[in-house]
Amino acid sequence: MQLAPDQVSGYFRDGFLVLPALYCAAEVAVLQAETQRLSEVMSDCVKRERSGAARSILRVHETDGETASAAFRALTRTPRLVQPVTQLLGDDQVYIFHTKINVKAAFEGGIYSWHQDFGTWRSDGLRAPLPITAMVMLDDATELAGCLYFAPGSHQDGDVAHEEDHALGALNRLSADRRQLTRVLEARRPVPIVGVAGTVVLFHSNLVHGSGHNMSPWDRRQIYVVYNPVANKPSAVESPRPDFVCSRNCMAIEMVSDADILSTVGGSTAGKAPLTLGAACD
Ligand SMILES: O=C(O)CCC(=O)C(=O)O
Repeated sequence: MQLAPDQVSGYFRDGFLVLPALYCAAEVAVLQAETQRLSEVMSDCVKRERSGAARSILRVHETDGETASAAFRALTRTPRLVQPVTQLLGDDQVYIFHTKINVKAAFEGGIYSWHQDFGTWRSDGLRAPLPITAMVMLDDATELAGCLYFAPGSHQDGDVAHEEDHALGALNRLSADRRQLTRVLEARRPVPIVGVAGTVVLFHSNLVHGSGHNMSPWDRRQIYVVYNPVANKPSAVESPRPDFVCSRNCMAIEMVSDADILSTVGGSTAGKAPLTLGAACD
């Protein structure tokens, strides 16, 4: 799947690009069922709200580990994600820096403070803000349900200083400095990133973003797949974060077929024979 020239220029101008309904209802249903299964796994890779509800489920793209998922692994390798990302990067040697499903449970899913992802990833030893995140909506994302907000074009403003983030369950250790943030948000009015389940949003690692509480009676599940060029893999740091947030597997990924999500129904771990249901959605 190739992006049109206006989509490419829109991405570089705004720091993000929305691709509506790229995954069909059948694929979304498989991924939702997997999310439900994974939220019950007891693991360091599953972060929880105070109530115990799953907040974030990490490392769903590998073939090993408690949160391994054949369906999510397939998703991360589908041409519908990999081709636009490699086109924007101008580099087809990419690996997955991390995967994270943010569940944002009905009524209780909490906020994500304003930040640039690179604000934290720099301290993981990443040299340049090159990673592109592909976010896939697993439910309809609405303002009531605590959708993401982006400050369009803020990736062009350079680094915003970050300070310790004390939001409950924060995995990004840092959130943006208030004074600088005020200037950025006054100049670059935030927009809600709403859409139907199956929508994909690509965004730059220096884009300022955040989200509010889920006030709705519905979960707002989204997966974030972060692709980093192999040439930009992190250098060693003194206190590395766990592999589930900063992957040590920097091997370039290979694409699978767009049909592969539907071929994995019931498959949750490596080595389990896939059950073929048919081709990908048209
Ligand atoms: O899922 C959200 O609403 C925000 C996620 C986010 O910004 C993050 O995890 O870095």
